[in-house]
Amino acid sequence: MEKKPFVPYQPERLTVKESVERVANYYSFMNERRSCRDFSSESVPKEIIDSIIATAGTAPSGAHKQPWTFCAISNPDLKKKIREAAEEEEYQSYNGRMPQEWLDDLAPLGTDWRKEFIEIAPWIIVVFKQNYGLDLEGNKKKHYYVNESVGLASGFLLSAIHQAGLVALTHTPSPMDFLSNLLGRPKNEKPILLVPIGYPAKDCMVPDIERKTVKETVVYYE
Ligand code: IYR
Repeated sequence: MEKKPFVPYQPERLTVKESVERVANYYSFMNERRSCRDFSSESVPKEIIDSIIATAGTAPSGAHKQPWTFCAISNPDLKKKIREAAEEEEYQSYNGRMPQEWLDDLAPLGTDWRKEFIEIAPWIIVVFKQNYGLDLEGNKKKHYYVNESVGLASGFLLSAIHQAGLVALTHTPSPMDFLSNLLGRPKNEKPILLVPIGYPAKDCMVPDIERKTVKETVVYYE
């Protein structure tokens, strides 16, 4: 393929003072984000979901293949089917499939096999990775760094949800193949995350947990 034309790129240049202030504010804002399991059923306009997905699609990806599909579901019958299938798998996971160490690690979060949030939240987005692409004739096209690319897009998705004043959960029912069947996705796509989105319930509670400090996570080489 031919090289693309290049266009000038100069994002707004900030002073150091502006950078210090802006990134500190951004950190404070992002540090307010919490995973949420208690949703209100209040509706969320599709326009907001559209912008959230557009933001996710601004993530970098291997060879710019954008190897993702976002299924956005508000249909109550479909949400019910997804909840039932997720709970069936999760019941097995919590009752025998997950080893004790895993169950012990989850105990502080208070999770169990019940996933009513899938039906209560007005929207769920199921993020699919495309292990390869398919052209119009059905020929396979290579995709690169698929997990990394879709992980990045999912991070952007969560940040946009937070920016919209909404809450979400990165839910991973396991195994999650049932989502491919219920959503009729093609063979090249595999589900990686189920993200309920909405407003928090009035009595929403989250575990009182702390984040690692920068000191605990950074290694500087100056
Ligand atoms: N998929 C299960 C279990 C679970 C696993 C991890 I790792 C979590 O951080 C939270 C839950 C569930 O969604 O309940």
